[in-house]
Amino acid sequence: MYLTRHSTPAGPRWAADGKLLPAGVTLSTLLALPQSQLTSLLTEWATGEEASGDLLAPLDDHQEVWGSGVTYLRSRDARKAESETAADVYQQVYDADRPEIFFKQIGWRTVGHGQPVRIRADTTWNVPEPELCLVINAAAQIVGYTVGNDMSSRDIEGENPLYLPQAKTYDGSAAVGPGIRLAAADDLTDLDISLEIERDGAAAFAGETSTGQMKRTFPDLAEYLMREMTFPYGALLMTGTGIVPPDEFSLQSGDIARITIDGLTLENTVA
Ligand code: DO4
Ligand code: MG
Repeated sequence: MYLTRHSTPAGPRWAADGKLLPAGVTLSTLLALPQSQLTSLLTEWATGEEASGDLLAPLDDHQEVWGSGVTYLRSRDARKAESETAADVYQQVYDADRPEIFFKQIGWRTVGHGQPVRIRADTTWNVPEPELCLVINAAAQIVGYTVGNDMSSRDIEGENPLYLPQAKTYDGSAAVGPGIRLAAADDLTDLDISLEIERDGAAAFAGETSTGQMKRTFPDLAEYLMREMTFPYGALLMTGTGIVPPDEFSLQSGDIARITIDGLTLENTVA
């Protein structure tokens, strides 16, 4: 089942498999439900009416987007390369039991498919990070996923690991979408992820990986996020990047970042 959020004159409306859900049903409603009831209630609630209207980011104001880092070897190596003074930190977190987890963005500041992402004006080295983004309910169960872009400023992050929040969290730094595909954690272990960056109509970078390359498990990441923190409306968790463009590459205004996970594509232009 596939959930989308649409702009309508009366405000945002959610849909399941293209059929509108009753007004007032939001992701917060759905993520308060146990996973065992979700699909049957969605089938019951889906009205006959076809959803229309522009797609919005598939979350509401109550969800936060969190991130996990250094979960793929490629990310560990990229972090070590960009950080002259603290490369050991990234080796240690890659090897440790406890994952790196960080706050990425609040729901209302998160953009969706087709909306612009941004690079900071005070940076010189920026990349999109293509990541499978878990959708987790209030009971800490993984109920589905969407595509995530964890826009990152590599020069800020590389200067000092304590600058991570500034490298990761600013207007236009988080994109998710286009919709949420319901799935269990076991369905996510071997999904293809690809990134294309288009500049002036030509490919500026292309790369691919698979969630099978990840060092950690999705349930482990979700468990750490929710171990000592309640999320009554659920949460989204980006699970780290396994694709990093070469060090000489930096995003420019007008570039298009296109991320595909198992056929689901999130596309955003850099403002
Ligand atoms: O440690 C910095 C963040 C790493 C990250 O976002 C990633 O690996 O995807
Ligand atoms: Mg990342």
